[in-house]
Amino acid sequence: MTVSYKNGRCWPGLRQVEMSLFRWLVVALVTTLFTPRPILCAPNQGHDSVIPPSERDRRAAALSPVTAGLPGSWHYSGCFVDNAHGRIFGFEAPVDPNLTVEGCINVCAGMGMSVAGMEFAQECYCGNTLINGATQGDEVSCNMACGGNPTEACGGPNRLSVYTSGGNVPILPIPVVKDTGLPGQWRSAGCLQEPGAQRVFPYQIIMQNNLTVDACLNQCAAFGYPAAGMEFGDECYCGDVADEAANGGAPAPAGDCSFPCSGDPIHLCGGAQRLQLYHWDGNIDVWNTPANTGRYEFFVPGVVVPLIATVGINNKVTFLEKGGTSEFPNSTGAYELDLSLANDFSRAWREMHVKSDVFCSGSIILPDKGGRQINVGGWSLDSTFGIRLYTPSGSDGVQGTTDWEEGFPAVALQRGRWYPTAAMLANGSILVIGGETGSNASPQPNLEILPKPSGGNTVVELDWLQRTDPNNLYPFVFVLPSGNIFVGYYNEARILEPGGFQTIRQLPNIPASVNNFLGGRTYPLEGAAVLFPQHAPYNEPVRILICGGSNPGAGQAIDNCVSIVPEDPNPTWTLERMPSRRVMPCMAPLPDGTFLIVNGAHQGVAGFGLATDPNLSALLYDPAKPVHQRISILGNTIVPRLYHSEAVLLPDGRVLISGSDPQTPGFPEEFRIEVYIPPYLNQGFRQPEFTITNKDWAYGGQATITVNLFQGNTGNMRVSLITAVSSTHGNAMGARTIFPAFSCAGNTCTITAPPNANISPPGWHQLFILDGPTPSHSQWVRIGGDPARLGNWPQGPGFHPPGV
Ligand SMILES: *[C@@H]1O[C@H](CO)[C@@H](O)[C@H](O)[C@H]1NC(C)=O
Ligand SMILES: *[C@@H]1O[C@H](CO)[C@@H](O)[C@H](O)[C@H]1NC(C)=O
Ligand SMILES: CC(=O)N[C@H]1CO[C@H](CO)[C@@H](O)[C@@H]1O
Repeated sequence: MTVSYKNGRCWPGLRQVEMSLFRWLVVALVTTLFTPRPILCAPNQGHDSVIPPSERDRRAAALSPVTAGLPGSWHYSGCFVDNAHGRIFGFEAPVDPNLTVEGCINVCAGMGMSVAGMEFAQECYCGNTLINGATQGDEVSCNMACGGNPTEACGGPNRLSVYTSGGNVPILPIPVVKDTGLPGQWRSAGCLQEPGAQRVFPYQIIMQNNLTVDACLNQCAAFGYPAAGMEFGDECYCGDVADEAANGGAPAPAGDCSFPCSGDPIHLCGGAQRLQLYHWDGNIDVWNTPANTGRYEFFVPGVVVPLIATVGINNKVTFLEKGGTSEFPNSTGAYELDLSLANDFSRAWREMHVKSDVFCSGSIILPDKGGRQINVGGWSLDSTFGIRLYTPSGSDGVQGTTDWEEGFPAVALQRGRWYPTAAMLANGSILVIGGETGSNASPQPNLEILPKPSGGNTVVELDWLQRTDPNNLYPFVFVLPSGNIFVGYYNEARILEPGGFQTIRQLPNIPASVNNFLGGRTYPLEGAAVLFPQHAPYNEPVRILICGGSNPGAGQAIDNCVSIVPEDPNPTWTLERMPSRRVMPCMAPLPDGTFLIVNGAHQGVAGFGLATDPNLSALLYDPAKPVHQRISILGNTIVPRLYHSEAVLLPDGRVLISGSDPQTPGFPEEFRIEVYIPPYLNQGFRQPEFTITNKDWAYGGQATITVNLFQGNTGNMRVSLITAVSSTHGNAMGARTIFPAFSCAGNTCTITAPPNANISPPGWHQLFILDGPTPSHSQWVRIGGDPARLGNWPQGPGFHPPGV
């Protein structure tokens, strides 16, 4: 038999034919795998016959539709014309050389479909409707015998013998462009030709059976993309309007976009290398580009490639550095920077000492009298059980004398942990959660409470950490105003009760990327998380913000921030797009309630050698602005900061930015330390000042300050509390921002402390006042005392607990 290929309206040009061959291979592959798939104007398998009419009639006369012995209510419906305006079925079953009418009906019935069609002797199609304006043909044109039964008719060239289990077969019209009733502010923008192998838009979503125009537009808009295109009937693309010109897109004749949508065959979803194009009218996300961006500045040469940075209550910054895997055998693993001596390198740094390896541990500042820093976990073996404590000492220009204290094995975690999170509980005890038993080893899917009661065991097993290993390391932990505990890990989040840490609510999964819901937010898919500021009288439920992260596989970083109010009756994630992709960001809470987002890469995941494309731009996230307008693009640095980098708020309102330990060719192990001067310190205003005597506050208690403002007056003054932070791996462990109530008479202001430990777990805070936009230097205050009496722990050789 002679067969010629039909070049239907779906295949307008050479490229499309090339593409169609590729597509055909895909179809063939899928077909071999026996998976039914939509055919969507896939190349016609070659039906234009040159059989003479007389021969056709002779053959047709010998053939007949099957009228008896069909399952259930199945019956013959007619001989239909295929390909007059495109394929008339949405699905093709695998080609079957032994096809029979009964066999094809069984395939379709098995898929729950009510219409079956046989074409060209061996092809079986299924659906619930015919599409593309199908019309009935001459009965005698269904003139080919079934491959598996020479007496049955199985269609012909471009002819289908159609059977149905229902009544009349529904026939959908020839698809048209959907240009009315579109969701949101979407508008149809024509048919766009793609340049070739390269894609116009960066994000592809395959929707084999369920692509509709609305589904694609809604998905793109939900992730902040104002341009969308549908191609091949079953592919949805999202991006920016600027991508079209940047990546070689060109307008194409409307007729080139002729494929029905796989999930809505009366509308068009592009063609072969043709995008059915839509634009969002206006902006989905607005990124502010303020004139005053603030700036990066070089601060001081470092002596260490830090893993954790913590600002102590002595206003010095401690850095911990990994040991065993370090390239620098000269390191003791612990140093302290005197900020006041940044211009005197020889005196700025104090060498300290840890006995075990802090790679990769967690830190917080304790609410004890000394503002001790605790560091837990590490690598490997004994170090994973490490508990290290440091009581800050010294002051500006005066070196401290204290050092890190350790007492293994007498003082040790109950479980060895690499990549745990530490957090302060409302009752004053220390929570240590998660990690693995060693470097890339088995999970440690549990939590424990410090101090461990003698003879006691405080370990609580957590199946959800087991299930999501290894994408849940350094989980995000926050005490909520109810006293319950939020945990964010991988692409999940839940609320635990504080007594036994049982789950009381599982939150919706965290959206990741527009085309990948398996992306995540915690190491190694590392993003960063903070709590929104809490304002007196603290009636508002608190919101949690997570920015950046990455996707498994190719490691395309996530370009959005998500936030949720976990204690809302029906919590949902709000998604705001960032101007660029970012994995391994750091977020530093600032005294004006904003968050500085710095460091990280466009691509990759956290770990050694796993990211190469640094993102050098600082962003500012302002929760006080309307949603989708909260991000401002700030200044750029010249220092790539990839894995193991940090950002911490300094007492003078600047942000110290350190680290980068990528172990990646082309990127240095980074010793240089920078500061970011936020916009509020970059407009020439003198910083306000205040004095305070009572720095030890009870919950709900009052403290008096005397203020000295240089711009405004106490009427537009603000007061904020930034909880002590340890920065590592996208975690700002301990971070909280509180705007307490205050009132002023003249220059004397009375601040009311937060009411309870759920609003603000016991701890040390930097107290700031703001004169209009401009923050003062901070003073450290302690709120809530030391209810778990951590200041007397641990007793024993080598420890000098500072007292409660
Ligand atoms: C260790 O050596 C590196 C590289 O030689 C140097 O940059 C760094 O300052 C040294 N660190 C200390 C603590 O001496
Ligand atoms: C705090 O709560 C945890 C969990 O219930 C408990 O193990 C710990 O002993 C409590 N701490 C205090 C000081 O009561
Ligand atoms: C300074 C710098 O390189 N910033 C880049 C951060 O990433 C976005 C795009 O992802 C670029 O547009 C910026 O130039």
